[in-house]
Amino acid sequence: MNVRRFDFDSLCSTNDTALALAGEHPGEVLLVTAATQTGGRGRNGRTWHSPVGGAWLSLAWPCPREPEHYQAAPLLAGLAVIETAGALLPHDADLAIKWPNDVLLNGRKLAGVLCQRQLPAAVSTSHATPANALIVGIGVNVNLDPALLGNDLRRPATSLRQALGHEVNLSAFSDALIADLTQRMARMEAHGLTPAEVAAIEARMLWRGQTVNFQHNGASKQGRLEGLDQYGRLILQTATESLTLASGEIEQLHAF
Ligand code: BT5
Repeated sequence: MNVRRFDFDSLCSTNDTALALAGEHPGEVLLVTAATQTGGRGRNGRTWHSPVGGAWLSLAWPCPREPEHYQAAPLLAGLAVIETAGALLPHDADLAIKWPNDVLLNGRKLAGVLCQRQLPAAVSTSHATPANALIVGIGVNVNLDPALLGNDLRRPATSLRQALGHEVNLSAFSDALIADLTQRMARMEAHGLTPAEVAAIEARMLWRGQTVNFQHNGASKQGRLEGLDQYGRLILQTATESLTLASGEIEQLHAF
């Protein structure tokens, strides 16, 4: 796969730069990396802390097909992180995907994914609009000290260095991650998620079989987290119906 690479010491956000570069290089797969980000972003305008020592990168993926062909991209990115990190960690390391975009290691946040669409100029931003490119932004805490991330985090963080007790070769890690992800993206574009990928993600899914609170656009539903459909959508069994959900957030419901 031909990937055009742009490596920077510092950027505001690799996603912003990838969005801009995708407009200048239509039809090409681009990779943007930065050693640090000054305005790293999470979902819903949240801040992503990006000191030196993390893998902060964005893949710009041209999208000739309809949007639904790419909807599992955040999960594939999470799976690519799990495969790449899992190759370095002991077998009993607990790597989990918190649907749709977090990777946890031993219950702490190791990585996050932020996907954005680069749309053609002067078209509506409706989700039915085919995008020129999908930007898959991935942040992985590789060699940094999680204590430096501040105390305003929504859940505790970790890093590979913290879990392993030693540093990891950051550029080799990023290269392996991108090689894994680009292969999966190409396959997903052509054939959808493979049954093996659905099974691998389900096997790592946080709170599977448990009752969760699902939220999207201010509305919430409670139900049992059953697993995924073939497109990577969440299947939630409420008291009255089985729901298939494409985007949103889940949190565990604690019994009182
Ligand atoms: C995410 O959002 O987890 C998506 C993060 C995506 C970051 C990548 S880095 C490359 C690319 N360029 C960008 O600008 N972004 C992408 P969300 O689920 O909304 O989680 C955000 C929350 O995670 C924050 O509100 C903090 O509580 C917490 N957080 C911030 N920085 C963190 C870090 N380095 N490690 C662990 N947790 C962090």
